[in-house]
Amino acid sequence: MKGSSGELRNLFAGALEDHVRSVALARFDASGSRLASRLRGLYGHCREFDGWLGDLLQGIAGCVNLRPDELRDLDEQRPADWFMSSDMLAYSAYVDRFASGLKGVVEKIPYLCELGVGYLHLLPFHRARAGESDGGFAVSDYEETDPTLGTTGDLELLTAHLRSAGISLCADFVLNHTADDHRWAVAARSGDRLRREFYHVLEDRAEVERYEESLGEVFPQTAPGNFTRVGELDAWVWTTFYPYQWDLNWSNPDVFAAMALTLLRNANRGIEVFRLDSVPFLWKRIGTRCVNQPEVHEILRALRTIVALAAPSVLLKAEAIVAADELPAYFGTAADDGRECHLAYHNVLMAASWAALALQRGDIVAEVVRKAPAVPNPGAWLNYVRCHDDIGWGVLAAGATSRMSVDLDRVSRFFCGDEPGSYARGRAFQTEPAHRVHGTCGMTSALAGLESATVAGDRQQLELAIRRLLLLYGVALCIPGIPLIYMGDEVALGNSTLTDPSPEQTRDSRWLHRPRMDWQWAAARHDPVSPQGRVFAGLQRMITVRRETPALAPSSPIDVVPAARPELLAMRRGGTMVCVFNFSEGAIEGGPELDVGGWKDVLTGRIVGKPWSIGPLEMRWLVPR
Ligand code: OTU
Repeated sequence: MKGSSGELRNLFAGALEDHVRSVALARFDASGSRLASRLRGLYGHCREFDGWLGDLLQGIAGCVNLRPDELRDLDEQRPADWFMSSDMLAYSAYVDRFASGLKGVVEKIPYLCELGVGYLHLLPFHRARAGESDGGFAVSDYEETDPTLGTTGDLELLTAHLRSAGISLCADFVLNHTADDHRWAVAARSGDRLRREFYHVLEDRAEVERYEESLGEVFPQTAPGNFTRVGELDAWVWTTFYPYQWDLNWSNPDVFAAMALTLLRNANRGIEVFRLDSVPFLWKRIGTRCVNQPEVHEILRALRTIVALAAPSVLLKAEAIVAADELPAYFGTAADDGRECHLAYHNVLMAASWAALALQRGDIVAEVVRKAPAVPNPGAWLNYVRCHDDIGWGVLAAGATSRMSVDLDRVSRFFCGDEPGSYARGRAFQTEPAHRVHGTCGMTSALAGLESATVAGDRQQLELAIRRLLLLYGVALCIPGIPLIYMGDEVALGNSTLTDPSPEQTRDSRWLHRPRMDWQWAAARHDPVSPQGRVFAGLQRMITVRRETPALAPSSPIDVVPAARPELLAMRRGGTMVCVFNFSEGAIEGGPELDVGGWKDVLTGRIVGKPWSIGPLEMRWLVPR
């Protein structure tokens, strides 16, 4: 029967080369029929579905055939939970800001090794749109590197070097939209019907308005609305982000197939982790916000199965900046082959940590940790303090901290330096003054007060700023998952000081925290009295302790220990170890509910007193003696 599982298996087998057949068929037997039924659920109603599915399976087989030996070895050797080790540490950087192109990154590998990095996220390096490109998030060719950064050969060389240094490369897979100069968009504009169907092209203005009624806005100031009028199409194109980022139409099976095979071809170039950019937006449904739709999860489950079939050592990471109750779904479930992403950004924790810092209230983080459900194993949060985007406050508005009130307006003003007593030097992101808080931009060090303390020559404030930075990274390193360092934070690099910003950089305040790495500044990282030296040593110490402490392993359990004082955050890891963080600028006497007097602080090696106390913005990682 056409489309029967036997026939699909034969098709797949027939397209495989001898050297891969038995291994690939065993994988197919484990999950092929579920893949087929998922895809049937998504696209079964489409014209010539069976033929489409057969072609897709043959395309997947083609990628299996071409997978380089070295990567096939990884596929076979890596245990399913390979990324869940205590020495897994992530680092994120723009290629051109961290080094001079992809080749330049090779030269920086020793620096990454010094930190203990095992996972390097390089922000988009595929061919970007000519002109403005949203920092590379408007991709015009997924199969080619951007010529300003290097060649595909340079990329393959880089992945090989990284692999031999024990570092996995993570790349963005910008799957929600292409640039408006991608060949599909160009073809659509010149009248190609099939390519037009790759996008959401709406001819009827009333329909556009009906969608807009329930949609949000990601860039309300620089890109208001969700549709862009395109003259050549005589229609509106769905553009969730900038007008030059055209949302792909994932209800079209040809989009699914093209993107899935693109992912596999990139995996064959040595990319080991894919950051699935803006993944919540993939499916549109009238009358909704068009995020987190059930079909998005179905697509993720299908992609996960395809990866398991053709490149099982590869990881998927959800970039889903959504509210706390929508976020865990991106891991999927362990039941019925329902897995989705291996990793997801713990964005709620990130935003909560900053709010806690501004308000000097550790209980805000405690509440988020208490509510976060366990992640299916293997699976891990990516715990971060900053990234190349803004700190979005919206995720906290939606019930993450429902048991307490968090004044997000005040928090966001605080980080712009607009509240009395604020030490922060950030900028608002897309905030409409009278309406609502959106996000905050700025490097960690500037938000933590290093810039203002340095300008004022205030040594006491400088000390507190360093503590704040380390405190937030301490939280990220203590929470189960993989900690992520954003480029420059390890040496307290400040905000960008561009003397000649482009119009894009002026308009979009995220460029404030996308500075060039200052290698001269970083060179002082071994000077123990410099701020960069203090921060680097503090981070290194925590990274080492984390690596050597089984209780801090990614899969070791966590629970919140109630603290009498709202300033404190206390978490138990692995049943015994207790990590205490003081978010206030005053010293605190420990109460009897936290019975850690006489325990050993593994960060300093010292025994804490009985009764114990904790200094301003200090942390203690305690084990019983
Ligand atoms: C991502 O972020 C990228 O990280 C951004 O740098 C891009 O501009 C954007 O996609 C478009 O490619 O809105 O403020 O969860 O919050 O995907 C950042 C959805 C963003 C969004 C997130 C997006």
